[in-house]
Amino acid sequence: MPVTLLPSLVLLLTCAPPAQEPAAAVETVAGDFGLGLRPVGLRFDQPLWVVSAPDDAEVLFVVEKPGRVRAVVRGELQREPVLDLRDRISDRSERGLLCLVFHPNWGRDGEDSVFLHWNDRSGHTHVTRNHLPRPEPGAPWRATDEEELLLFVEQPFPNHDGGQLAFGPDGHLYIGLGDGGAANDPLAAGQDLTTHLAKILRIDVDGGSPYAIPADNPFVDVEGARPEIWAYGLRNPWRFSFDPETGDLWIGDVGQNLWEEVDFLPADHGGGANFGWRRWEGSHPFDPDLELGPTPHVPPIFEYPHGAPHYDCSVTGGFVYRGDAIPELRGWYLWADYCSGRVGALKQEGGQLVASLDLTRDLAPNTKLPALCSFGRDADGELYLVSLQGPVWKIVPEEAD
Ligand SMILES: [Ca+2]
Repeated sequence: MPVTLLPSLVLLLTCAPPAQEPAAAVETVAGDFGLGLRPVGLRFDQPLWVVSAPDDAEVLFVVEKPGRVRAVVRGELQREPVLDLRDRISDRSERGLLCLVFHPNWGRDGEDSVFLHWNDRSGHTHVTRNHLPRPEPGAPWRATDEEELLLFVEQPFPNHDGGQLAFGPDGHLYIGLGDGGAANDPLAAGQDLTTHLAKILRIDVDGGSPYAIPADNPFVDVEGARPEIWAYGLRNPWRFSFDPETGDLWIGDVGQNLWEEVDFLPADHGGGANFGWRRWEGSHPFDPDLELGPTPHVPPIFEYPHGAPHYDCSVTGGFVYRGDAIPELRGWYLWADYCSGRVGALKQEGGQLVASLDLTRDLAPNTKLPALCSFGRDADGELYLVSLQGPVWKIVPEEAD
């Protein structure tokens, strides 16, 4: 290429509209942080989630899809379940007991609330407030029978139920719901603000009964819009999390048949983000004729295709690592693919992706990691990987695994 052409090429690249282009800009290369995987307890019955007691990383709670919560206390699996909803839950397809989070004030001033996201026998979504008090020394962890329904959402199909719960840095509860299921968003729920489906909701669990709508939720003044909506245009936000250091929000949003995506919202975004589904699948047009909601499309910070060479098919969103055991991993966001067993790490600066690593070989040099359905984070900020086939692993420095 003649040197004289370069300035115009640079100008062309600089002027190109950035809206749909950033996702593929950074090449993914093999990374090596010297990581290992240490199994937690025995195998579980379709584990979907792991979280520790808010003040004790040695007390882990594993959520099993069919409806139990199991405790692993200082490496020992507690015989009796913490909670057993098996006779009230449908776990067909993607349904089940999907998440458990602790109230941010849990353990202080008598606060013992935990929050659950699950599907009833008819498949409909329940978000409930339950209670898990700290047991007397030596006694087992056991939830009480008290339960309050916060949110009920009818589910038209057995998949894309979302399932994530997370408390934000603002103390509000964020709730993930998929587009209702089947395929191709048949209800066009993604861009429809009159339904809770295909959204991340935001509620104040202490300001009212059963909850209050935060006054600064983005669509409280929009006629017909559900006031709980915080973000929309999500197909199935299968795991999202807040960076505990910055308050930034990271979302893994499962794609249709072509593109898996990771979305990013800076802490100061202010809500109302439109992640594009089903007008867009990742940064690619899916239904170009569909009218967008009232806010512009926020394209993914990272996306990857189905098919060769990795045969990825479904993203599992993770966490930004902020623990102490693996200093080099600090500030990296981890994600996985359910089908290929790949684990990746992303780093952003100013909302732009600046590095993308493949950590699969680092974590598991000799085996394929099966059915990676979730990450978890404990009270020390250390991360876990969950396989729906039974194992739960802590991510540790290599020499410690
Ligand atoms: Ca999207």
